[in-house]
Amino acid sequence: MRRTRLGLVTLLSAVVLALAADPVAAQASATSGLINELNGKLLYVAIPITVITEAILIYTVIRFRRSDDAKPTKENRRLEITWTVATAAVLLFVGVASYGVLANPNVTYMPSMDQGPGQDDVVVEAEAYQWGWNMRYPEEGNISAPSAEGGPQIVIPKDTDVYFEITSTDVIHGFAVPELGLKQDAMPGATNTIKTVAYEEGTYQGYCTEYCGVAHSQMYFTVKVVSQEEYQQFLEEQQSTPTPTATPSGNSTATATATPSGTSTTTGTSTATPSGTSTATPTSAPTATGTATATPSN
Ligand SMILES: [Cu+2]
Repeated sequence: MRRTRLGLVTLLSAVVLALAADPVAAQASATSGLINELNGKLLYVAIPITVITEAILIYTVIRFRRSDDAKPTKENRRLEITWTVATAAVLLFVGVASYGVLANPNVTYMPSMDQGPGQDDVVVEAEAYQWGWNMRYPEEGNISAPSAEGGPQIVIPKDTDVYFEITSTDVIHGFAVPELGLKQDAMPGATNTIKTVAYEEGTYQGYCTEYCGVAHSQMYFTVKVVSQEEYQQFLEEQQSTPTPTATPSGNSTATATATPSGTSTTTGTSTATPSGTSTATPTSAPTATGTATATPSN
C-alpha cells in the first residue's frame, strides 16, 4: 500500500510539474493558441494515465500468469476511495481546463460577450455561395477582398480584434482556416460570428469544410496577416481602385441602368437562392427583365 501511495504521489507531482513548465510556442492567433495549449495540457494528463494503466496491466499479466486458482479482490475501501477520487480529480481538471478555453470569446464568440466590434477592430463579412466566397469589409465602404492565387484574399492586421461574420446565400458551407484555429458553419439566412487576434504575419489557407456540391473542393480563400501600416495601405488602395462588384451571389448591382419598364421584376440571378436571403432587388431600381446577366467572375 505504501508503494502504491508513493507511486501516486510521484505521478501527481510529475503532472503538476509538466503543467507548470508548459512551454507556450509562438502561436499564429489567439484562437489557435488557446486550442493548442489545452491540447497540450490534456496530453500531459493522458500520457501518465496511459503509461501507468499499461504498466499495471503488463505487470499483472506476467506476475499472475501461472496462478491456477485466481481469487477476486475482497472489499477494499481504501482502494475504492482512491480510484473514485483520482477519477474525479482527472475529470474536474479536464472540465475546468476546457471551460476556460470554450468560454473564451476568441473560441466561442457570442454577441452577449462584449460590445461587439469597436472603432479600431476589423469586421470581415464572409458570404459563401455555390461555389466561392464573397469577402467584404462592411465597415470600410463595403470593399471586396481582392482575388489572389487560391481565391479571395482577406487581409487583416495583426494584434487587432478581427470579427468574421459568416453567412451563406444557398446551402450550408463551412468557413475554416486551420492554422489560425478558425472554423464556423456558413448557414443560409443566419450570420455566425467568430473572433480572433492574429499574432504572426503570413498567409494562411482557408477552405470550405462542408460538402456543398460538385465544386466544393474549389472553395479556397486565403487570410493574409500584415502589419497595421500595411493594412491601412491595403484599405487605401482598395478604396481608391474599386474592384468590379459583379458577383454571382445574387447581388446584381449591374442592373441599375436598365430602363424602367414599370414592372419591377426580380432579376434572374436571385432565383438561385431559395433560402429567402436574396438581397437582389434594390427597391429604388426597377429592373427590366432579361437585362440582368450577372456573370460569375471566376
Ligand atoms: Cu462550400
